[in-house]
Amino acid sequence: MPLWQQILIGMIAGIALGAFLGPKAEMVKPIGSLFINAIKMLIVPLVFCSLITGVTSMKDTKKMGRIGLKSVAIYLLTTAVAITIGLLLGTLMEPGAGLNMVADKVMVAKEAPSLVSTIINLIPKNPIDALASGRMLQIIVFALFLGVAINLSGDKGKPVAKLFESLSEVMYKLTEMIMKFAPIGVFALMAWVAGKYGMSLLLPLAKVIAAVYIGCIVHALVVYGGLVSAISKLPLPRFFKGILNAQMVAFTSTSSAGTLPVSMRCARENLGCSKSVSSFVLPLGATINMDGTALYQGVCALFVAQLFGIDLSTGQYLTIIATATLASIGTAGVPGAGLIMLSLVLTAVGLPMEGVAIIAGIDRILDMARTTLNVTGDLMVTTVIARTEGELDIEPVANIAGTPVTQ
Ligand code: DAS
Repeated sequence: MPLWQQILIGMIAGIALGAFLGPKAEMVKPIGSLFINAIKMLIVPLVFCSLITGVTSMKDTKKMGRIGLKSVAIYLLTTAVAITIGLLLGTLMEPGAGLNMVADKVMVAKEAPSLVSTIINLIPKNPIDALASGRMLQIIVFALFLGVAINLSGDKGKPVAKLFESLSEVMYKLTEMIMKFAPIGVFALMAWVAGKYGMSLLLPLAKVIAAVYIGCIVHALVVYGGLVSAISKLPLPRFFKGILNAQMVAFTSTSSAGTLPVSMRCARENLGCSKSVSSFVLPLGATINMDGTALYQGVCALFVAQLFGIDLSTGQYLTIIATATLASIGTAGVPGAGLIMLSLVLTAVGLPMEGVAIIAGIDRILDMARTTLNVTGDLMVTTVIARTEGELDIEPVANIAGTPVTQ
């Protein structure tokens, strides 16, 4: 049975157990946490080694620059569309209308890091500390520099390049081993979520959940489906089935970074993307490409405005688009990061911070959808870039959803 079907069964069984046990389902959460920790254990070594391998396999640094520029251009374009969809749905569905809450206590908003300090902090003062602390943007910058330096070292760099290439293959194998536990991990995570939230809390906030889920589905099918069809020429069923494993892990783990090892396997084994493109574009995307988070910011900003009966001006709408784009780039690929960045967006337009506390109650449910869209977007960009670089092997190298075909 393909892994994605095993994971789906785990998910459904988990929801059933959670619905049956209620909050008592919390007892199985440690099993899910073990699985998530095992996946997170892979992130830093896998990203570091595969990025360096991605760079050293691209002898041509001009090509690396070209791929980087193309990726960031698609990231920004699709993020702007995602926020617009979020604002449209928030306006049409009016999830917060009629609740007339009054803002009383003030919550401390997260300070927006200035653009200059964000850029300066990209360069790690101590790369070992960056690796140890898992600061992904600094790890990416260090790996890119190291990879270019290896390329420029000629014969002296070759053994190092070989070492990192072997290490990235070993990390890839370790990912495959850990993924065998995905159905059990997903089962436990879904049992906990279903038991914790139940239906009581979700009903009054159902419209917010509906708006975010509808927006994510529309964005994935229309925007991503359109780009995959138009540029990658990959049959859509193959694309969407080929990324199912990654989407399931994203949905249950709510961590783009944590899903990265699985995304890499899907990109190479199911979508036919080359190793050099996938190991360069995916880590970049998992760190700065978060259309799901941007769409969620758009919906929630309007939800909070409606909740407190505040009418937004055109300027405030534009401010939401600008800050939600920056917030999505700055959001870490870890659970709940988008909620922290929501305070940035609410502050930028002067909306009450209590909105963050209200959203917090259902944020895990929203995070599942937005992280799944984030990961889907990363895989869409990788497929598009691979195609434009002539490094997309259209012939299926694996049957759908990740089980390699027997030759
Ligand atoms: N959970 C984050 C991620 O991993 C997204 C978010 O919190 O908005 O992509």
